[in-house]
Order: sequence, then structure tokens, then C-alpha cells
Amino acid sequence: ENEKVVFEKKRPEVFELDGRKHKTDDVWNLSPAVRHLLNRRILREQSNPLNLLKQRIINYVHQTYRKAGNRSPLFTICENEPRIVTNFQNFDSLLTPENHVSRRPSDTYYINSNECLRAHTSAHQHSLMKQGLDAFLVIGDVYRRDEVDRTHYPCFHQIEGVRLYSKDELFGKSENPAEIFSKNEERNKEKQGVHTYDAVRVAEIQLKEFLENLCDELFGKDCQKRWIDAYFPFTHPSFELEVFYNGQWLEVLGCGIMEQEILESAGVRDKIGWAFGIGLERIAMVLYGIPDIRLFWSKDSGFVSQFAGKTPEDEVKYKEISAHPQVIFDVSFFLPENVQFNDMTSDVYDVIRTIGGELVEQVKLTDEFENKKKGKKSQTYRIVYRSHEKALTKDEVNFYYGRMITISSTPC
Ligand code: FA5
Ligand code: MG
Repeated sequence: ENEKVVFEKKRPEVFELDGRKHKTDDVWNLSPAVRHLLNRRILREQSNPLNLLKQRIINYVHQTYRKAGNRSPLFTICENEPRIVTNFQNFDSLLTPENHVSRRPSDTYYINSNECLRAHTSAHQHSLMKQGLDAFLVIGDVYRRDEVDRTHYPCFHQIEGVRLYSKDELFGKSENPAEIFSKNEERNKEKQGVHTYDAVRVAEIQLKEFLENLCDELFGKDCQKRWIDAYFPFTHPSFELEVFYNGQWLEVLGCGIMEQEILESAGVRDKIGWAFGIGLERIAMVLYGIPDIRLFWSKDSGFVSQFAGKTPEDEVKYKEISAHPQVIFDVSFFLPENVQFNDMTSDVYDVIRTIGGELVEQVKLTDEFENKKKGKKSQTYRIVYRSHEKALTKDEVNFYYGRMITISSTPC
């Protein structure tokens, strides 16, 4: 990393993020490292796989779900919610118990006693429903004081989905539609007290269909997945979806039927809803074959170049990069007379790859020049060499360069 992490030992009086100023107090526990992560915004980096995946999911959801009777997308996409939220948004509005572990300063990053970095995109459910949205996705970076390993990182990315249904939307318009709400029923393993079995069954089917179809779209129908019963304070019943990857089951999302109390406090009286929260990194790891969550933050061009210029619908399989350093080599030469730039490039790529073999990690045309008066054209290529076995020296790389000159100037 050439970028400098600025160490600020003292707590700042005021912390500014996403265009808002926040007063800090003694509860403040943001490390320099997490402040560095806050500023990176990798979801917005053009060739980051998370950005490609995000766009692919949005495209799919827009194409698949339209409003009844017209072509407008059903789901509103919310990507710019402020990342500092109140304790009410992150916890209370979601019925998180007062003594829940996630509230501890050892688990959550606090700005002050009333505000924190959002620990999940669920923090925006309440305010978006209150604004009147019935179907939306919230996408963004979330922060937790988690341990770091291959599948956990203090900053990761989530997509929250919420869909609310009126009676007609859930059961269709019919003469004798079933009811969403029941009186005096017990809460049990399958449902909340206020809901009918009919309503929960239909909503649950819709929820699971939405998520299974999304997984099939991303991974293909053959991918192995399974539903697990789960617990969240804000949904009941609750589930987790796991996907089989690299010999083990990987939890990729949590979901469930929203607690009716949450809808009520947001001013929604006559609807039932489902919600889910997907971990984008986990999906991207399976989809692109990325073995370690820390790679999403890599600036190593061996990583970045594998996703550069790709579209969301392209299939990309990540090839592990070596831990040994790169050796960079620039080559310039004049083109033979009457050869056009375009005709030259793919031949050069071929020659370089043929000779360098496995050691050539990347080849890129970096410059073209034409001197019209003299009728001469030149090109410059940057070759990045890297071995999986050892640190290459300039001399070894020079050897390949020598062979390239010999072969390409030998008449066929
Ligand atoms: C939640 O965050 C809930 N808000 C999800 C939810 C939303 C449930 C709506 C019900 C209704 P959880 O903490 O399990 O749940 O995280 C959800 C997903 O985020 C996980 O399945 C996982 O894919 C991902 N995730 C969680 N922690 C990490 C981490 N440290 N690093 C990377 N991904 C993580
Ligand atoms: Mg979980």
C-alpha cells in the first residue's frame, strides 16, 4: 500500500461524513483503520467486482419485477443513505433488545452515545417505509468490529430488500380474499400473533422465490443451496440461505417476515412485509471464485486488471495472483512499413504470451505514436511479469525479452 494511513490518536471534536457534521463524545471508538476504510468507497470503484455484482443484481431485479399495469421498476434503489445513523435507526426501530450483544462498543463503531456507523442496511428500513416506499433495495457499506479472516472484514457491503403487500397484492383480487390479520391468535414457531397462516404462507413463498430465483440467476440452477431457520429481532419467522462453496456451506443472507410492530411504528397499518439482507462479498466470492474477502480491497494490478473493463453480465473467474512481486517491463518498437496499429496489437499480445508463458501476468498497450512525415509508427507495451514460485529478477525478465526480439525478427 503506497497510500498513507493518517494516524490521529486524539478524538476529533467533530466528525464529518457524507456531508454532515457530527459531534463526538467519550463513546467514540473509530480507529484510524476504519476511517481509512470509510474513505475508500470500493463499491463505487469502476472495476471492483462488488460494483459489477451490485449492477448485475439491480439489472436483474429491474427486469424481473415491474409495477402492475406499467413498465416502471417495482423496487426503488437507495444507494446514498448516510452511513452514520442513530441508535434508534440501527437498533431500537428494529426491536433489538436493550442488552443485545450487537450494541456493545466492542461490536459497533460509535460516533457518540446516540450515533454509530450503520452495522447493517436494515438501519434504513424504518425511515424509508415512513417515506412511503413499499418496495425498495438499500445498498451500501456497513461496519462492524468483527474479527478479520477469509470471510469476515470490518467493512463489508449489504443489499437490503423490503417488500410490503396489501391484501389485494398478496392474495390477488377475488370475491373472497383471505385476510392478512387475525385476532387473538398465538405467536408460535411459524408466525406472529397478528398474522393469519394464509398471509404468512404466501408472503414466505414470495420471499423465498425471490431469493432462490436471484441465486439461480447468479450461480445457475445447479448451485447447491439450503434454507436454515434463524433468529433476528426484526423478523419472524426468520431464515438464512447458505450456498455450498469450496467444500463448505457459506451463509449468504438473512431474511424473514417483518415484525408487524416495525411496520406500525413507520405508519404502515394494512400491509404485511418481508425483508432480507444479503452480504455482497459472500456472493461475489462464490460467483467470481475469490478465495479471500480481503482481496476486494486490493490495489494490486494483478487483481484489479482481472475485472477492469468487464460488464456486469460478463463471466469472470478469478485467477489467484502470486504473493511474489511484479517485475514491470516496458517495450517500444517501430512497426514494419504499411502495418496498421490495429493489425499489430493482437500479434504482439500473442508473441509476448507465447514466450513469457505463465510468467506474464498482464500485457497492455500503453502508447502509440505516428510520425506522418517520416511514415513511421511506434507502439509501447507494458508487460507485467510475476512468478508463482519466486521473486523474479530483472535479469530473468531480460532473458525473455531477448527471446522475444530474436523470435519476432526471425523471418517466417
Ligand atoms: C443482518 O445483518 C440482518 N440485518 C439481515 C436481515 C435483513 C435479516 C432483513 C432479516 C431481514 P447478518 O448479521 O447475519 O444479518 O448479516 C447478513 C449477511 O451479511 C450475512 O449472511 C453475511 O453474508 C454478511 N456478513 C455478516 N457479517 C459479515 C462480515 N463481517 N464480513 C462479511 N460479510 C458479513
Ligand atoms: Mg448471520
